[in-house]
Amino acid sequence: MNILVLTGAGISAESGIPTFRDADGLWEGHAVEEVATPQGFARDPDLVHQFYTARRRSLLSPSICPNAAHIALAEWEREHTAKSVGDFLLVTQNIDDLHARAGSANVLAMHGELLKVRCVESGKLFDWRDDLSVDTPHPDFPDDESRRGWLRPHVVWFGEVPLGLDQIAQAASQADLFLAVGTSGLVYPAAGIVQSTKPSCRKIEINLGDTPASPAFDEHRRGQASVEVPKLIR
Ligand code: BV8
Repeated sequence: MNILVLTGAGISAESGIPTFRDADGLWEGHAVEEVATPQGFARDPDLVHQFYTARRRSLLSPSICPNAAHIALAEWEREHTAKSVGDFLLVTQNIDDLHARAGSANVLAMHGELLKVRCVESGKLFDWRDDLSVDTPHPDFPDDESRRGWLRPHVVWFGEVPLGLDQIAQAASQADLFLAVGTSGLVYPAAGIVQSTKPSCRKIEINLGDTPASPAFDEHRRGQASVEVPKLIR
């Protein structure tokens, strides 16, 4: 049996990371769709760097840790893989590292990762846990003033193509069980993954309430992810 899981901001809400809908999609009065865009970065790189630096600092604070939902998904993957009865892929829209910290091994972060930065010239990735600004020296050219500001967050902004779409499409077409946890079903192409599963695929949505994607699912489990995910897989 092939399993595909898609998670959104709602799975990290109980770990203390605010969802996009919580703040009505606003950060310090700026619409996320404005800040999280290449245009926003070109227009005001300092503001965008501040947005991600604030989130990176918060993610790295000791109070933020995986919750029971992240842990249950990691256990489920281990059990499934041990029985080697099929594939298991966890696709997340989140840019936090909570799935990895919970022990999930096969995670596809389709919107990138907050703890990675990318050279805008070469595309080279760097693990990054510090602040980032237009004045940050390039790790490969620390003394080259002309290369300061060449790093950007390795996240997929609105209008940019998400990562791993071919792998996701392949997994969706083969999935026998598709589970969506804590996603509002508003952001595409993530919200469209459910539509590319085969008719016989069992489709389950875990959320606090209904979403625009709900009609596409066969089963709707309403409640906190930290309660509903362990219940589902045990
Ligand atoms: C693309 C990284 C082309 C950055 C993110 C006009 C112009 C340009 C594009 C578009 C346009 N109109 C539409 C689009 C497409 C656009 C889009 O969908 N816009 C929306 C707003 C309409 N999409 C894109 O631009 C994408 N790229 O289209 O490129 C293309 C595509 C394919 C092939 C070729 C070309 C790129 C989208 C990625 C943007 N980057 N993140 C960052 O994080 O800063 S998206 C960002 O918002 C998050 O990553 C997340 O994915 C999304 C928010 O969604 P959710 O995760 O669902 O979170 P949300 O807060 O919305 O909902 C939380 C849910 O959890 C709620 O339902 C709530 O009830 C539930 N919940 C809360 N607590 C709990 C819970 N459930 C259970 N338990 C709880 N405790």
